[in-house]
Amino acid sequence: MSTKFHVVTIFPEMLETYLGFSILKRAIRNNIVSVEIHNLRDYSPNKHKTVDDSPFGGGAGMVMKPDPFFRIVEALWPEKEKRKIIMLSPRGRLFSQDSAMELSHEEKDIIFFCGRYEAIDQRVSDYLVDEEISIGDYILTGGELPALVIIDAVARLIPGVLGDFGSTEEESFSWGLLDYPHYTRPEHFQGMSVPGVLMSGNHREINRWRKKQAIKTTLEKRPELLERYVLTDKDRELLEEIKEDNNELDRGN
Ligand code: 4HQ
Repeated sequence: MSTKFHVVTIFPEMLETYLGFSILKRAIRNNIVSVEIHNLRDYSPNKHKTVDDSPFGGGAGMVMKPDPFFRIVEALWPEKEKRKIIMLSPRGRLFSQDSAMELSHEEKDIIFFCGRYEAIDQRVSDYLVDEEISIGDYILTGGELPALVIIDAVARLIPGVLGDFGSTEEESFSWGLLDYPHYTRPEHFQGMSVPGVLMSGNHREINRWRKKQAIKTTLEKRPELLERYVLTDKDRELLEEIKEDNNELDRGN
C-alpha cells in the first residue's frame, strides 16, 4: 500500500516546484508516496477553457464553475468507495497532527480540490466533497498551499519517508510536547555556550535534561498543549523541578 495523493488545480506548477525538492522528491521517486497533479482547465467543457464565472445574485469576484470538477471526478475517480475528496476551505475542520496521522493511514486515493477566486460553486461541496479542511483561521488566495501543507505533514508520517530518525523513539519520547533546544558545533560561539550536560556523554542525564526542557518550553510557550498531554510520574517530577527552579529565580537566587 502506498499513499496516493491527487491535486486538482489551475496552477499545477505551484505544486510541482515544491514537490521536486528534498524529502518529498525522494519519497515520490522511491514510490513511497505518489502525488499526481491535474490541471482543472483540461476538464473545462468550453473551447476557451474557462473555469470561472460571475456569481448568481451579483457581487464582487468570480466563482469556480461546477462542471470541470464533476467531469474530472467522473473521468478519473468514478468509484466513490475508492476516493476521498478533500476541499481546502476556511470553513473546514482545522488541520492538526491528529488529522495528519489519520490521513497517513487512508487506503483510498486522497484528492485535493484547490479553489481560486472567491469560491467554488456550492454543488461541488454538496455532491462531490467528502471533507472540508482548513489549515488555519486566515484567508489565502488559493487552496494550493494548504494542499502542500497537508501532503507534507502526512508524507513525513509514512514509514520510509524520513530516514530512521524522527519516527520511533524520538517522537514517542516527546509526543504532544514542544521540542527541546538543539545545539551543534561550535561549543562556544560569540560568547554563548552549549549547556554542559550535552557535552557530558551521560545519556541518561541528557535524556532527562531534554525531557525537562521539552516540558518547560511547552509550559512557557503553549500551556494549552500541556493540558492535553498525559504526564507520567517522571514527567510530574520534572514539572515540580521546573516550578522549583522558577521560584528560586523569582527569589533572586
Ligand atoms: N482558502 N485553509 C481556498 C483558505 C484556506 C485555509 C481561501 C481556500 C481561498 C479559494 N484553505 N480559497 N485557510 O484560506 O484551507
